[in-house]
Amino acid sequence: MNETASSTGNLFSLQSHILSEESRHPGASGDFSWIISAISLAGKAIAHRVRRARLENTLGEAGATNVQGELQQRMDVIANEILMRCLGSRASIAVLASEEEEEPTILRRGSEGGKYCVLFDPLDGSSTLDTNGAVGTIFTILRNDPLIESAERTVCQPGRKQIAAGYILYGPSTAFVITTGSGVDLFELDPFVGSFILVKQGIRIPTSKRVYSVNEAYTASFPHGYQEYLKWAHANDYSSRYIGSLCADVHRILIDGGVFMYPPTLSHPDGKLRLLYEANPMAMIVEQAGGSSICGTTPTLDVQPNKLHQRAPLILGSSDEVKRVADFL
Ligand code: P6P
Repeated sequence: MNETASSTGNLFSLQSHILSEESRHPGASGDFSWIISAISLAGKAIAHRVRRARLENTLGEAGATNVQGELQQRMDVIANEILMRCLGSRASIAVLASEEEEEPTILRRGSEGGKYCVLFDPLDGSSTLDTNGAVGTIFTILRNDPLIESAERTVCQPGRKQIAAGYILYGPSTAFVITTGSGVDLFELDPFVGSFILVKQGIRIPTSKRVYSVNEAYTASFPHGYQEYLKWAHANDYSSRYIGSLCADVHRILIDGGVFMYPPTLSHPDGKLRLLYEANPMAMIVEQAGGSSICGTTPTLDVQPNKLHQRAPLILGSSDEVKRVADFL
């Protein structure tokens, strides 16, 4: 049941919520809490820059392409720098990896206290910023394996091994959604207090909802099963919602239900979304909220990554709706 925290009258900030969670784990060093605190700080700073981007003339292209061969937006670079600066100072981080950087950044070895790896997409959907669209920061936290020399191999862990995942959605409000493996909690930034305030604990996705979310412009190049599913949905009173910004589309599904998919297409035969820092964090959140997530017919969290920036086809959302799509594949 979606318990609304404010109904209890208590006021919890993200910081106090993390500390209370930490106190439930005797012997916790607090290192993990510091990382979430750094992401929270970065989220507030990015939110401020996103909302002023038009005024500060920081919209538009940065004039370079990122490792994905996509045109980098100036705000991508700004958000990436903010996250690097906030996380770089945290002593427990071994590796940072970003969609905007070809190689992972090694901060410190296991023997120097590097316990965690943090991966992120600093500003997903940034191309919609020019038209005031919602964008988001997606993050995931993995344990560092000090025995593995290669940073890329260290972060190539199946999604089931994530110890935390979340996103910050910069929309009409700034929402911070996080799971540490025991449910999904929603915080909203109160700009006057300067804190993310807990508003919903234990979010549960409705098990079914007649809404699908896909870019139907590519239908002709979808595998046959997806095409058959869409024909079925059209004939069964489904409606379509697609924002084209992953955090916004997933957030709608987290709150209202439905199914999101980014199938293989001619231009992206493995799908467009990246497995490690887009599909996996979203899949953990959705599964923790009672939904499901698959890549083709394999649970997303069981896919074994081989490359930092590898892509994966993604279907996630209400458990009944994901199963309906899977039955057509
Ligand atoms: P398309 C944004 O560029 C993004 O990476 C995701 O946020 C979004 O889900 C997807 O691409 C949209 O892709 O091909 O529909 O424009």
